[in-house]
Amino acid sequence: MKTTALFLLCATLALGAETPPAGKKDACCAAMAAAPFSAASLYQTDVTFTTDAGQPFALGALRGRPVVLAMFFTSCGYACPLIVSDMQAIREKLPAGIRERAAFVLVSFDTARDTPAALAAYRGQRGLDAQWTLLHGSNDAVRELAALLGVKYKQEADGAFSHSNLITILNPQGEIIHQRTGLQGGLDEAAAALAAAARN
Ligand SMILES: [Cu+2]
Repeated sequence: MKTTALFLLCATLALGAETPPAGKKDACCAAMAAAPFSAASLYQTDVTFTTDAGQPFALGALRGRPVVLAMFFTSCGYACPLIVSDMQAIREKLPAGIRERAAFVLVSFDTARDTPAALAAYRGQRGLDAQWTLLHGSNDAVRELAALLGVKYKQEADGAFSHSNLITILNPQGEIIHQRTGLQGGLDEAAAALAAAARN
């Protein structure tokens, strides 16, 4: 499943811009911001979401920071609470200096019920600080992001979603560098992948 999704990602993004030259890391933020996204960057997508504060949000705004990202829905009774807890655990495993730079992003499948206000309530319940971005999107935006990540989801008759359990690590250029699949283990590996990407 993952291989297929990544192939789809490559096929989708192969039409995009050229990979920017590997410049010096500290060359200049302005130059980096102006450079095109690489062919494998998730940030090539122009879909926009809405934050739990009601602000429009393009994924490219995450550029320059290592990212821990998952798709979820707030009324999930089992898997999603564990995914959020595991993202918190990954944060704790990051070395100081990198931990503060990382962004933690949750994007909801539940476009009807997870309004920005519902996401704001969830932020409060889970004690997610400003390092966390909670996003609501249209059906099309959610579908596109899920395809890029290789996340499968389906709404059941009771309104709940069955879904893949995936935590994705993006490097500062928005490229997928690691995915933790399932609900157990792999937290050290995810944290190590993020830390390595942040140092490059
Ligand atoms: Cu869930």
